[in-house]
Amino acid sequence: MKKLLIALSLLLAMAFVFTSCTGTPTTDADATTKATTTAGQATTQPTAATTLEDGTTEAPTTEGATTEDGTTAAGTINKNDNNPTTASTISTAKSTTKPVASTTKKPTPTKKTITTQAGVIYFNNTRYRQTFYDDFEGTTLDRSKWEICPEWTRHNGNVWRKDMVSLDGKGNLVLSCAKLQGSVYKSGAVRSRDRFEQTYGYFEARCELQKSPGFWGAFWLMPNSIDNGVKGGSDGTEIDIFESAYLSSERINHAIHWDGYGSDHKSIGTNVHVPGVHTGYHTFALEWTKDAYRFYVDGKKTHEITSAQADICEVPTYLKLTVEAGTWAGQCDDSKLPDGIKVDWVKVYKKF
Ligand SMILES: [Ca+2]
Ligand SMILES: [Ca+2]
Repeated sequence: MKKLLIALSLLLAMAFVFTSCTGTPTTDADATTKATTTAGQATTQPTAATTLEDGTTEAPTTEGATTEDGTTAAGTINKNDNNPTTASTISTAKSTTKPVASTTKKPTPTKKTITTQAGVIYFNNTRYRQTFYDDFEGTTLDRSKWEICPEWTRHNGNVWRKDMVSLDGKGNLVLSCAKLQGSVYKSGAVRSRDRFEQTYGYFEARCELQKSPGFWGAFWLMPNSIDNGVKGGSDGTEIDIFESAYLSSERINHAIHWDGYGSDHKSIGTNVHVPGVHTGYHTFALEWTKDAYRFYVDGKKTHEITSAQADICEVPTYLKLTVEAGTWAGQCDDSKLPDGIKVDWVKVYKKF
């Protein structure tokens, strides 16, 4: 009997141990911890989604996805070492508000990766990738993209002054113009020299023009040198995408200048009628290829200069946004000052 009782006690003890092992709650606790960690990584390290031209986002490009030209998507975006303002930077900044978990999406088809890649446009049957962008948000000019032009004496003794350059906090660069003293007027100017320079491409700026006579706004490209009488314009050309010097007749000037500004100076240009151009915002653009300069206002081609008319510039240029005062634009009217132009954004693209 004693042996039987001992055997029963052993059986009861073994049953208790078995029940304790199978009822442990630590498995659930571990699962909860792992799930929380995964979600935390997804929140703090979202995969960059591709921002489309219309501002919406697409599923993120698969790391190393191959495009039609054989390069990887990531490498294509980042290979422009000269420009810190790459499309990928813009895409990443915008995508943080709407992260898309890469692990829940199927890989994007190769063709779609190209057509929806951030900053890619098709223009005149050419594929362009964005290389420069500034929308002038905030209240401080981005000095990594722009330099305020030196305080030079300009046309008719008028001057550029640094206090004529500001951001209005509403998304615009403001280049002002005002009276300095006597018959001298001052105005603002910026340039991307030593920050962003490019040969060929599509250049675009959205601007609201000045409304007072005696001044003109301009979006133009400048090389680092324009040699006198050497190699025509191929070694350096000033390219005036627009100059708003015709307030009363609502005309816009497009022009190029080369071989210096002395006796060898040469120039081709024209002015075109653009009704309402001094009212509201308008987009001014240039497509610069090896064969031609093509000028556009609000998406409509307004002028073209071909290689048959002038040697096309073959060297890099930097961007300039300026307001000038001078008799070319008529007499200043002090009662309409201060005035100036607003620039909503600047975008530049390069063929690839
Ligand atoms: Ca803007
Ligand atoms: Ca030359």
